[in-house]
Amino acid sequence: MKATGNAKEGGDGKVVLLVGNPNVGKSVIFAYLTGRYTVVSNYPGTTVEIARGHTGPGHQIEVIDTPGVNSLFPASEDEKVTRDLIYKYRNAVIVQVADAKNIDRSLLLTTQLAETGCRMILVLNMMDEARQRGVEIDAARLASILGIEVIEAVAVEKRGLSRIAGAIAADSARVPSVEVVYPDLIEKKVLDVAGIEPGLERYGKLGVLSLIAGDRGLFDGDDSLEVKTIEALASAISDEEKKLASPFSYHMAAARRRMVNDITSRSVKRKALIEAESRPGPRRYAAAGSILILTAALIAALGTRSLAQAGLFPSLPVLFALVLCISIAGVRRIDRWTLHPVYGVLFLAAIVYLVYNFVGVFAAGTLVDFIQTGLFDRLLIPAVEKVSGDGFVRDLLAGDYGLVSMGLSYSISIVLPIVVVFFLVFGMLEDTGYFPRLTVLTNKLFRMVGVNGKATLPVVLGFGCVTMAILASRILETKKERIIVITLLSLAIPCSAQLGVTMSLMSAISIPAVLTIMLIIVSEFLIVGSLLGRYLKGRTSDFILELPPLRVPRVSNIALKTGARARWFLVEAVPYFLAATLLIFTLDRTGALGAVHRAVEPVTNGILGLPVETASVFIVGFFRRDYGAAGLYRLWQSGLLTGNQIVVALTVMSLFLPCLASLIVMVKEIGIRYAMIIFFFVMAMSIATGGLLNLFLGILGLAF
Ligand SMILES: Nc1nc2c(ncn2[C@@H]2O[C@H](COP(=O)(O)OP(=O)(O)OP(=O)(O)O)[C@@H](O)[C@H]2O)c(=O)[nH]1
Ligand SMILES: [Mg+2]
Repeated sequence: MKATGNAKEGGDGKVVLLVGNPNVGKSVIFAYLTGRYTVVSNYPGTTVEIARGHTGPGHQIEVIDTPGVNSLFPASEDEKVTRDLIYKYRNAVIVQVADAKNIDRSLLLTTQLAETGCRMILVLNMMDEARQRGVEIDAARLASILGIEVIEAVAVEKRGLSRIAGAIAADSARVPSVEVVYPDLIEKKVLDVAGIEPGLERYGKLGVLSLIAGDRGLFDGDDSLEVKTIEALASAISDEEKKLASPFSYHMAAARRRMVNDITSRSVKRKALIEAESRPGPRRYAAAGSILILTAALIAALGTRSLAQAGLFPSLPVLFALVLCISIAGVRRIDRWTLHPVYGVLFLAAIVYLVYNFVGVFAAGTLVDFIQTGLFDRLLIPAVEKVSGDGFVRDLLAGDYGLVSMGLSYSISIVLPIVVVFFLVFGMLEDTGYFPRLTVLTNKLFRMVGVNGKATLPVVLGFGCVTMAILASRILETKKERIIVITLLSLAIPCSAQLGVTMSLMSAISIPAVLTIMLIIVSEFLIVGSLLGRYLKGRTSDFILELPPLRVPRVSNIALKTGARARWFLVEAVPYFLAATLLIFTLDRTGALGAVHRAVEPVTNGILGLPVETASVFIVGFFRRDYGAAGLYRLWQSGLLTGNQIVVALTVMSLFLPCLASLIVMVKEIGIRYAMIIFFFVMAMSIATGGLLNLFLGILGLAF
């Protein structure tokens, strides 16, 4: 079988690939070089899709930002993307970005990159943190050992970045002269294999080593290689390996590690950590003092009552208190608390409380009210009604299912303020590096559902946007883990938009009602997860996730990130709202809405016990769950739902499929078969759960 070439040259122009371990600052450097922002966050696996931009005189050089990799023998989907890119752009210059404080880990990757035979430059980024930790690197020495240019940088402060741009423009990249020496048994094997299949030559030594290490994925789709020869070679190698005490890959890794130790022993000095760092000094007291004064001034100026009315009391003082604690105790100590089984949970509770208050109470209450009544109900809709006359146009724009009165109003006045505040809070949390710490806390819980703690990351990201989280699940190593996480994301994780609207509805119902909904969703998450974990075929992997340091978030990055995400919402999500409104409007005009209502009524009314108006809400909820939730919000505002009905409707809507976009991404990521199974499963589960809940509430005579 022969397919398209893989090791071919991709394009004619000059290409620069930013490659490196996860979370080392590649995307910050990409933004500097190209002027294009891609999401930067403090956790490994932020970039899972490649981003492209241009740099250099006349913007002639293409720069590609790649997902972080720990090895060129890929363990997960995103690592494979990067490895394949390196081979696709065979003549590209590789700019390896290294985390200077973890120089060993970066050099392991350097030795592999060297084996591809590519020309490269090494950037020692995060020199600030390396210095703080007593890691001193002799860059000139390192450069002469590796045989390539080595540039020191602090990307977030733009230090050293012009040198990187200069090196790219001057084309000063070289093929490294450093070479790992493997035990004879492997070196001999390399010669043998290369002799049998000369086509492997273009993959460099790494290609042959991959084959010996049992990784054939690299050659998939290369039509210039004889598949039969490769298969025969692979099976001969694996036969031979069985006779050895430890596999070839073990010997390779050991040799690589020896090499790196040798390099660092000649170029890196490690001083003892400066302990004074974690003790509060005058600067920290000054910071804490100013926070105290600021809080007091704010409360004095606005008064607790007006703060409470705006939904910011006591959350704002709690936030200040938290920042105060952090600034006095120091980030390092807080770091230990976040991982502690008791303090860690308390810390998490404080964070959840704050997020709930800012998003569910402040944004969904105060801001929504302000925009909805102030802008839409008082100004925009009356104005549209005035100019559009009495007929069709008025109905289309400002009627019951009008593009302005429903489509724009839901998306801009209800969902937008909520998502923007959520993105702001979420972006801040992302930049602190708190999320990877959560994975340690939740590892046990996730083990129960058959995946390791690493899966916390996509699940937590799902609270931001399920569609993005499905992409982020690429950091998981096995297909089984991805399917489990994607199913759980589709079923039980509400996205920011929906969560916010749901939270505001929750504040309208009683605490037992909120707890009932949460209990149902969490139980389904655990039950479905454990069943999949137990019965789904496939392998799960071990929990290894690099914990980045906790950092104070940068205002500029949060502003950029929130802006980019808000733009994304306006461009990607609002059209869905408008399209869904137009569909409902057309159905209504043609009289088909009645028929659709009658068709869904057995479900909404019969099974779920909801009023007939909810039928439209569930139809739009099919496009986007948050749109459905916004519809429920409106129905509740008009007093059409009882407490029990809100609980049932919210439960169903929370378990509903996230949105059409997530379904499309799901098909792309795991194939149509699995996506369809998940789709029907999630829909059935949500309706069945709502039906049972309605039934039990009725039988038990409970009213919320
Ligand atoms: N202190 C310090 N922080 C940095 C530096 N460079 C980047 N960062 C921070 O490191 C984190 C990761 O940066 P990214 O650019 O997202 O890293 P990446 O290599 O693209 O990460 P992945 O896409 O996950 O592989 C962010 O929180 C940055 O603000 C630096 O030189 N010093
Ligand atoms: Mg990145």
